[in-house]
Amino acid sequence: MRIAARRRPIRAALFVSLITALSLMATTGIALADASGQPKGITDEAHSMHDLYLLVLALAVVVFVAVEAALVFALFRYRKRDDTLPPQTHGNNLLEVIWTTIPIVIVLVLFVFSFITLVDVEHDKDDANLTVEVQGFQYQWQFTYNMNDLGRRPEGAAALPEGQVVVIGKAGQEPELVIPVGEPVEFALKSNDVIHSFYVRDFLYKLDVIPGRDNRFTVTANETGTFRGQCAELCGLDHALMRFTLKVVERNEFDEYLRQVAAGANASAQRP
Ligand SMILES: [Cu+2]
Repeated sequence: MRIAARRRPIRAALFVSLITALSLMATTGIALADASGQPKGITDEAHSMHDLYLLVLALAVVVFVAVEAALVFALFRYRKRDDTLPPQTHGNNLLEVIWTTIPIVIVLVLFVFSFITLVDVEHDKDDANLTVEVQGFQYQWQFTYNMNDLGRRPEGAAALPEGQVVVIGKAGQEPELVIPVGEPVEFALKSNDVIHSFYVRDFLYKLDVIPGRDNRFTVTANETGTFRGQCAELCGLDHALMRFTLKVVERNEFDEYLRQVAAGANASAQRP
């Protein structure tokens, strides 16, 4: 009896050390995931999704640590010592309430935060300052800017030419998609042949381009730069060629780009 009583604090200390070590590993894992491999995205919406990812990861790690710690504890604490049958317990109301309540709370937390993020990401399309029509076809992309619908432009900005600016990718020449930074831009996705998928990794988002369906989404890019985009739906033999470059630029550069393309300066573009 006295030996068993002496062992209790040692076991408790071991158990606490184990929990602390696993929790430390979990925290380090999340910090590393946050700091390195996982892209954070370049849009307000992507940042919301990244935060949700970290929350889900943290909850998953906590569950993993708790379950593994309980498992390891039970393995050592209740390992077979002799052939005596251990006390047999049938039913425990307190335990059942605990292991039912905890998953319900976790699912509710995930549901609420996922819903908030979804509303944020799929926000009202009326927020968009301008719309770019994206058409996917075998095996290229076409980006159409409606010059009469480029949203609120800075005061005193020089007038832009009328009509539409259409940028079409060609074999060996990937098209460029240029958008202004800091403005909600809507992408209206269209296809006349098969299903494609409009994917920019740094949006942390992709949406299928489906014939006969009006798929749209809006993002607000919050940093300038050049990023990669591609079709993310196997759409035929040359699917791999459906790549494009996304350029996020300041508004004046965006206007200038459209002016140049409209004037025929960009060989990959044409005006209808
Ligand atoms: Cu494809």
